[in-house]
Amino acid sequence: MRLLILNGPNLRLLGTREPEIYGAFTLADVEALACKTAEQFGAKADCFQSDIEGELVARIGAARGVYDGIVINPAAYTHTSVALRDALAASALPAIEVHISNTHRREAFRQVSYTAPMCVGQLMGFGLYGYALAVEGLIHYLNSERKRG
Ligand code: CA2
Repeated sequence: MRLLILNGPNLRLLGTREPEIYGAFTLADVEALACKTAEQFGAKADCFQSDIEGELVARIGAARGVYDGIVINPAAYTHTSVALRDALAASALPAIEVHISNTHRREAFRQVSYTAPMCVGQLMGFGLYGYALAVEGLIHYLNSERKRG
C-alpha cells in the first residue's frame, strides 16, 4: 500500500512562526510522523510540499496507478482552489483532508473547504498528531474497501 502525503503553501514555515496557532513542530516532523505511521501499518508514504498550486495539481494528477490514497493539507488553497478540487475528483483516489488548526474556530473565510467534498473525510484541530490520525484513517478505509472487494 502506497500513500501520498501532500502539504500546501507556507507549511514549510511550520515551527518558525505563529506557534500559538500551528505549534512548534516542523514540516520535517510532520513528514517523519506520516511515514512512521504508514510503516506501522505496513504501508509506505511519500511526502511532497509545495507553495505552487500547479505543482500540487500535477502531483495529484500523476498519483493514479502509483498510489492507493492521498493525505492532503491544502493549506490556504483549501479555501480557494477549484483546481485542487478538480484534481482530487479526477484522480478518483481516496483522500483524507487534514488541518493542523481547527479552522471552524477561526476566520469566516476558513469555514469553507473547496476540497473536502472530494475527500473520504476531514480531520482538524489535532496539530501534528492529526497527520498520524489521517494516515491511520486512510489505511483503515483502504483495508475496508479491499475486504468489500
Ligand atoms: O490548519 C491548517 O492546517 C491550515 O491548513 C493551515 C493554513 C491555513 O491557511 C488553513 O486555513 C488551515 C496555513 C498554513 C500556513 O502555515 C504556516 C505555518 C507556520 C507559520 C506561518 C504559516
